[in-house]
Amino acid sequence: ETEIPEDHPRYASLVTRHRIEAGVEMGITSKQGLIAQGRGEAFDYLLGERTLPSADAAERAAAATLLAADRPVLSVNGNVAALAPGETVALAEAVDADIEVNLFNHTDERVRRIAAHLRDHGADDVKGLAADGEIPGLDHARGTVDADGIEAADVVVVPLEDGDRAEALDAMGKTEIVIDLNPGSRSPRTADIPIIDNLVRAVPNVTAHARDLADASAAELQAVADGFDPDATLAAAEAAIREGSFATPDDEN
Ligand code: PTJ
Repeated sequence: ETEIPEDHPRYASLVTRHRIEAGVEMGITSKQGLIAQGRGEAFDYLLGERTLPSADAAERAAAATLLAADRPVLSVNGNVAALAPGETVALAEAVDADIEVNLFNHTDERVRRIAAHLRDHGADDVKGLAADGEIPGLDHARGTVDADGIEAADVVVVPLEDGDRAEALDAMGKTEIVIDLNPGSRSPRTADIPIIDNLVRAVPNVTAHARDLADASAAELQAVADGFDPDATLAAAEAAIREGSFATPDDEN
């Protein structure tokens, strides 16, 4: 394996890519996860590989919503497990959420490996293996969840979620927090709180906001959540892409 020099201009992106490759080798990330990563990288490049102020506002609203929730659940797939296992466990602890492995390309073997990987990173209880609940409106493979996990949750964090599932969760009345780098994708457009940011930056930043809001009153948390505008955050991300440094002078007016 080649060492990546830390002063390489795309250091963070290359490290992330290695983690996804290692995830595939460990049997926790699907091969499709590699393609999803490539898609994400393209959008991250266009966004300047930074957390936009509008994404930071979404991350703070997400933290407030999670802290105010009765039964929050963080959904983990093969990409999240490879890219941010420890960060996901830290967020679950900061907001007192459950973690549930929920895969788009479901296999029991991969669920077990991801659960073990999360436990290696400090998770004590990982849901997703009971598979005794369902998301109505989806076929069995896509709609199976834990009855006391995602099915019973009031707030769910779904990073890199597929559009059909995001819509089905919304139809169940869940408050959805979606992390996705593509502001045009159906899942962030369905979300109550779309976070247009790389999950490797988003997850720790939601945790930081949650720690900052740990002593806030219910009214203060409500005010943070109410002050958030999902359409404005999507529009801000699209504008950032259009106005990026690669835009030709003719595009600027
Ligand atoms: O492990 P599984 O079986 O649950 O499968 C997970 C993937 C991600 C492979 C599956 O859900 C999938 O195929 O997703 P899509 O349809 O390729 O969508 C991935 C979305 O996530 C795209 O909109 C990408 O831009 C975005 N994305 C990719 N990497 C990141 C990301 N968003 C935030 N942070 C990333 N690191």
